[in-house]
Amino acid sequence: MEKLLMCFVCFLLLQVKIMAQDVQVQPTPRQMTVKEEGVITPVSFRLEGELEANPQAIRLLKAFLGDCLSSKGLPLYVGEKGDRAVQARKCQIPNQLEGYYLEITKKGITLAGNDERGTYYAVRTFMQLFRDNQLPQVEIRDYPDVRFRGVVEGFYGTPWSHEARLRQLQFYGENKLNTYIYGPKDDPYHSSPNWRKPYPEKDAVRLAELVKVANENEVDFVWAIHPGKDIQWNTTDRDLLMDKFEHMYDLGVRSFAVFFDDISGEGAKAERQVELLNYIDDHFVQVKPDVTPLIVCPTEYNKSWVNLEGGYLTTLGTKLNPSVEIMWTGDRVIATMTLEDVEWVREVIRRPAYIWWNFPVSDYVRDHLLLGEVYGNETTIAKSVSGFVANPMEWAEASKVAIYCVADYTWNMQQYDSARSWERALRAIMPENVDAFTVFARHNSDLGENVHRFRREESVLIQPVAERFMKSYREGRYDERDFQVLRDEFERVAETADLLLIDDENEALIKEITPWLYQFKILGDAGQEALTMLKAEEVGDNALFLRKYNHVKALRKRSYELERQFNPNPYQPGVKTGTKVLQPLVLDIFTEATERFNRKNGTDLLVLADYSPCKQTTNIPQLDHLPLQVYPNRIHFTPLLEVVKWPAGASFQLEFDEAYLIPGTRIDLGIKDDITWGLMEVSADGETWHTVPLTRDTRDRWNGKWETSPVKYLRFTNTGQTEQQVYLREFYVVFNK
Ligand code: LOG
Repeated sequence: MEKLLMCFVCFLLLQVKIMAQDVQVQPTPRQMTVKEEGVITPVSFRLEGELEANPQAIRLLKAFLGDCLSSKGLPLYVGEKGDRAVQARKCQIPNQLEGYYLEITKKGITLAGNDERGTYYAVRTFMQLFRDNQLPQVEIRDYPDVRFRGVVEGFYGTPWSHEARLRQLQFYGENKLNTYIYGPKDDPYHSSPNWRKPYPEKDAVRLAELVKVANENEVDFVWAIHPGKDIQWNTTDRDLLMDKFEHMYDLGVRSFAVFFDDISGEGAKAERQVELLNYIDDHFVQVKPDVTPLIVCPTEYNKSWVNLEGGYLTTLGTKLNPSVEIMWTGDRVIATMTLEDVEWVREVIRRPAYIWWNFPVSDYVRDHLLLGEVYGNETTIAKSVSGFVANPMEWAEASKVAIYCVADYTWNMQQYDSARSWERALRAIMPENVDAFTVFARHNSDLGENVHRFRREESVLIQPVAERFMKSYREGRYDERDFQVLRDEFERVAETADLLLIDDENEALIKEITPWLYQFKILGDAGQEALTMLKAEEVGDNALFLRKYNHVKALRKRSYELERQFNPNPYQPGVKTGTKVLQPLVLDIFTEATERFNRKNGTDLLVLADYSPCKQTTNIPQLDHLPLQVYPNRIHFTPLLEVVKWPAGASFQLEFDEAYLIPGTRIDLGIKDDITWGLMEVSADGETWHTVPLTRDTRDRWNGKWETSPVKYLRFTNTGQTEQQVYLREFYVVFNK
């Protein structure tokens, strides 16, 4: 008996396997079986159940089938559980929210939802299966793992355009994502001080259109407010907030969120927040019949910031109405989810967390594109979370790679395969030029050094070859095959850039990534030329070597110019590509080949080491790993988006390579009061320190200079007795001989 059962299971698995190769459904369905081999090729369909079924599903289906609808075709039964049209298959429909049953046989087709959204998803699956007038004979029982799945437009930087948002909502519908949270930090009507005001007419019209398109795509449009920076805990502000929600309700919004992230001071008080949130819940959310549960992003939204003794999160957990959802970014601001962490927070907040996943957001590494695989989230958390939304990049189209994979992961965690999902994503986004897009994405996935210390794999296929090659080249011998592999890769990089630059199948995407494609082209060229240098040096062709040497230098200069020309922003301006493996490889080959040439020929050609005139050290945890922006004679700290908790006695310090005068320095901590606790000092030897007098300008920034004598060190210390909570909006130092 057992054997028989095994055989049966194997048979089932085999069926799924065969199907998985031929039939692709996104997100990966939970259960799919082939009813019969071979496809059917119906010429027309007869719709049954049109009047009772979810109108959005019917509208979509009719638009899709168009001329193929007739009164005589293959019967297509569509509807929700309880509807007459799908009565015969009632027992097959999974008893799960948003679940559906789909069956395709020679006799007819059934698209049956457990609820309205389920029917809509059945239609979406059907549309994916119907290719080239053919349909596989399959049966699918399917439903999602996570209740709320989607995107939170919650980044700092230029908010998405209206057109980009419309394309996104369509994309969510296609990928069975049901949530879009609108909360771009730089929308003035979302955050302080204008959260109090209604949207101007033009914006209001657009938001209403977004809500409409969201509804058509079965997406909940959640409008979020971010009032905590300047909210007064009085009835005036409370009523202004309620008025704003009413205004949004009038525009069609039926789902709401309140964000208290990245604030300090009064606005961050748990008791007050809870009071307001429960008031909104009692007097707005609960009294309107059609508003979905309120969502809140707390101030302590990740474990590394939680101070349990302080009681903030516990207060929310115990006092916030149980129906209010609480967001959570994980162990850190940027983290992948573990079961342990989501279970931990679930206990504290006394409800499953609603995950705000900070990926592929790049607002703290704006010079990078994050196009890599979506991996690292444990696949066992489904039951422990209530929602999972991804915070994307300012680049809406480019973000679709990750969003596609998040759709797959949140739908069906157990079967989630990050590599397969990523490949499918690239194909869905750029079907014709998928090979080129894959090469580009493979080399644009890491973030580089950053405050959150979140890193991603990059160039994984070529990385071992690059490492082996450099090691053996330095030892004076290398495998010619490795050389060829690297050469081919650089050639492909350059080719890819050209192919994508002229691509016209996804113009919006190409427009976003064009600066990176320019940079990618230079990288490919530089890599090939560096390898030619290496060969020229080996065979003693000095003329060729010098030609290529000059070319690589010229390419590096072009790359530097590109950085200044594109993607200007006060945080991480510029355009970086292939930073984890390919860029360092080019530099290594160039350096090694040049040093060899110098030794052999007695020359002293310069090598292009990545050199910085300045080093940063600090004992403020949040500023550790903060990259510096280095310009000739000027150093900028990368501004921070979050609140910096600056311990008493802690400082950060810059150490220069030589002694300089400091004709100007400025620090903006985002506070209006006098900074009585902060002390800026300089030193020539790191032992004797002099105070730099600071004066406040009209924009509350603190300016100073030190031209009395050259110094090698500069530091800024919290000399007070208590921790300070500040922003790091700006800090630069000009240095000169
Ligand atoms: C912000 C978010 C930002 C993200 C990444 C949350 C809850 N808030 O540090 O707006 O896009 O980190 O920089 C955040 O994550 N603050």
